[in-house]
Amino acid sequence: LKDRIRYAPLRDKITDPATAARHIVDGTNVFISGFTAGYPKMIPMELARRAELGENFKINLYAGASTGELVDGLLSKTDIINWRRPYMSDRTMREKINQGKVSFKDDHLSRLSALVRSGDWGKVDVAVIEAVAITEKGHLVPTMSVGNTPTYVKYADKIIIEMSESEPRGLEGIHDIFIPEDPPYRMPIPLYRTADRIGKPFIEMNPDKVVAILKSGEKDTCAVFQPPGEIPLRIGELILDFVRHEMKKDRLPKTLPWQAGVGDVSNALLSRFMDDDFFESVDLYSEVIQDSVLDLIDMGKIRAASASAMTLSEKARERFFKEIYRYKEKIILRPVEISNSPEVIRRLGVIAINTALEVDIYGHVNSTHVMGSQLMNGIGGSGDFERNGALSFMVTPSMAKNGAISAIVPMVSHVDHSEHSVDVIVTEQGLVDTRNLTPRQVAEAIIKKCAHPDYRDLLWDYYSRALHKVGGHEPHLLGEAFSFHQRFMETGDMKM
Ligand code: 0RQ
Repeated sequence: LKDRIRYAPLRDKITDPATAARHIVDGTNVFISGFTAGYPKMIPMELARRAELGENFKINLYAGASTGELVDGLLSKTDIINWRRPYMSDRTMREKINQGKVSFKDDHLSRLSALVRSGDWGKVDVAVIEAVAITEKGHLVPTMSVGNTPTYVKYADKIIIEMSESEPRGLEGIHDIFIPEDPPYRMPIPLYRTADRIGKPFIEMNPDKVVAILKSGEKDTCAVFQPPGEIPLRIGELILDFVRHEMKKDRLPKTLPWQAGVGDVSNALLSRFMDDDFFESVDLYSEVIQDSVLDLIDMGKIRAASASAMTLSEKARERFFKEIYRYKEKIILRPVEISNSPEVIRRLGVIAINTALEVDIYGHVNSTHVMGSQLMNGIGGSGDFERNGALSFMVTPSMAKNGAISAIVPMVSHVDHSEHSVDVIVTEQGLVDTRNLTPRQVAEAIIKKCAHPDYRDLLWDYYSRALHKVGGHEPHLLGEAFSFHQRFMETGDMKM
């Protein structure tokens, strides 16, 4: 480990997981690295082992965003999580949150580091961080994500480091670490172009706070890459056609950077870029980099790709590590308060694309709560980008659950993004640019162009009765606004 722990005094801190995890007891606030990737594994496994042996304790767990099976999966199965913030996407954790067994608050990801610095989240008792190296001066080089780690490291009473041996030291230099100032003395974040580097390639750390270092050979749970299906490809095509048209008409500069949330649509959209000659040189100012970005870099189509994390499939990971020196010229990993900063997103004029569970006829969006009550994953970074992008798209297949659910409904059962934050609604059926339409025009266009034909008549019937019986700026029949949801909950199908 000598070449990884280059600050010699810290080599004495190498220990075993059981000894290291003794710093975590009942009620400890544990702040971990991780933003879809780059989360610690050894300490969570040890905590789960202790719980399985019958120790009765609970921790409050804070990360950058979602983690993998070894954190959210394992720790929720062993029932040792009291609080979890800010975002998760694990099935068991989701169940426990919905049962009220785990406390969860759905936050905009860009805001968390500042809240921790203000003391709003309580004391940072222990930070557990996955790293690839400790520099000669005792600073930390994280692995495949940055998330909130710089702030967690700065404010922690104690730091435990998991020194990863499954990620190459070649990652050094890919990160750009900058902690912005806080109110009332907040100055502008000096980032003016996607490719700008404004900080240091490591996280500043006080080595005296390090209480333990573990050797880790564990890997992130890799994303499973599936070739994009027909619906995501169609949605990607509609978006690119629309943006190309706006650019040709000079209504949108050709150099604006793109953000696409995680998932099928984002991979599909990026793969559409590959065979599109119009988009020859693209900037990505996003939060997560997925497989398709490597293909685009190989094709010479990426000018710069900025994010807070890389979530790759096993195959893409190998390819990335093999030629990391080349990919590093294009990829920058930043703290999430920079990758998702409303100020920077506004300044750069990001084209934002995020996924909805359901959208209503007036363009309000639910991304997080199934049938209004059951949490799915969380808002993640979608609010940061949708509200502040130069042009923001909300996408969804027009139906879910084999057609039993319409993703276009009279009124969304939970609101994450209001009509004021979203510009364009897209399903595989079509696209509606709401920017210059009145709410009534939006409703008519969404029903006509975005709703699935199986639901168009039902939606039209609702809207026209609301229009004639109630009228107003956004006509609604309040007694019936959730009739689609109610019907689904009673009969298993939103259709009559
Ligand atoms: O259910 O898992 O049981 O099959 O929701 O839906 O179509 O597979 O789509 O994986 O892209 O997820 C909005 C959840 C979409 C996600 C959401 C059911 C559907 C399926 C998943 P099954 P799909 P996706 C980046 C930015 C918010 C956060 C965000 C998300 C399951 O994109 O969490 O954007 N977004 N973060 O059957 C009931 C509906 C439904 C529905 C779909 N209307 N009602 N169930 N489903 N629509 C992340 C970070 O910030 C790091």
